[in-house]
Amino acid sequence: MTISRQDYYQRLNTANLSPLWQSLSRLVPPQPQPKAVPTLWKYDELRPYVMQAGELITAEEAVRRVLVLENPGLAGQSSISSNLYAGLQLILPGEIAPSHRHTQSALRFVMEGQGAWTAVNGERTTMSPGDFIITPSWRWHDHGNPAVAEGGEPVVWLDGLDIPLLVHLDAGFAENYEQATQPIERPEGFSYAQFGHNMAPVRPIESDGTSPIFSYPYARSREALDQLWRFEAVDEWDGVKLRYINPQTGGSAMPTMATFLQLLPQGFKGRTYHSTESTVFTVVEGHGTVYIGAAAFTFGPKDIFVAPSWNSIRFEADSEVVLFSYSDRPVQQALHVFREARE
Ligand code: GTQ
Repeated sequence: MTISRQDYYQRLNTANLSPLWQSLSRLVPPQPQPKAVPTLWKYDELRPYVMQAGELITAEEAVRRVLVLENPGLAGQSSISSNLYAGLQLILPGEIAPSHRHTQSALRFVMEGQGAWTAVNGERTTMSPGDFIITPSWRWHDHGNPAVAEGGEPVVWLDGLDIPLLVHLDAGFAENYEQATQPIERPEGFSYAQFGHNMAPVRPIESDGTSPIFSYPYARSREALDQLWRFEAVDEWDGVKLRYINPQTGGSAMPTMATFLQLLPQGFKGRTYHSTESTVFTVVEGHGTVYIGAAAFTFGPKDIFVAPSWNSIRFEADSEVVLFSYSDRPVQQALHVFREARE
């Protein structure tokens, strides 16, 4: 006697089996079907919530006082895209965010405020707006801010991490350092002096896959774009766009996330592209409009938006615009699945 399909599926389910023919087109789609949706966060709307957190909880109690930017298509997953995490971290004068380490790689992009520091590998770096700072996988890192009497002011930065990717991989480990801060063993600027000038130590220093330059000051990166723009090296899709590199490899500064800085000249009307990487953008300077899939967002300084995989992307700049961005491109390239198309 044959049973109905419905009964059959029911029995499969209790046996921990499932019929592929019901899910094949979803599992092997003709093209990417990201659950994340194009989304923009206006900094003016975020900022009051960030500052309120400063009144409600200390950095010490929170360990990291961060508001997570959660994609509405990935509710409850603390993800801005399938593989990427974004958050806004606040550190007030006199506070310390205690030292810990984890296998997740982290980047900081300073949004506002001056003078806070991050310590990595026994070296501190002082933060200024627009600086791109790395805390590599499994390196101790702590953050701090001088007291008001020493000129401390509230500092806010964008945290970009590969948290969702490491969730998929089940490769997350973390531990706390026994003290609030790690010992400082090298003067500020040491790593930059070694690797930040197209030079490197004569005797090779072993690479852990992350750039030994853990702070890329904004003024230097901005100057490169400005000069290229004067040389008319403007791409019809990207404007003037450079990627941050690991000087030891020429590859991305972090193994799991690529980072970029781009300039769109005033009046720029970009052409449309799409790619399999998901990209988080933040506006450093200027005003414009971005078209992502069916969405259109006007943006201004410090706004944050995400372009999930395979959504078409196009920029228009009302004034000169500078955008910082990060994406999961290096992971896709390592796996030979990265694709992009320019129209
Ligand atoms: O500063 O170490 O936004 O561990 C999320 C996890 C920041 C950090 C985040 C973290 C950190």
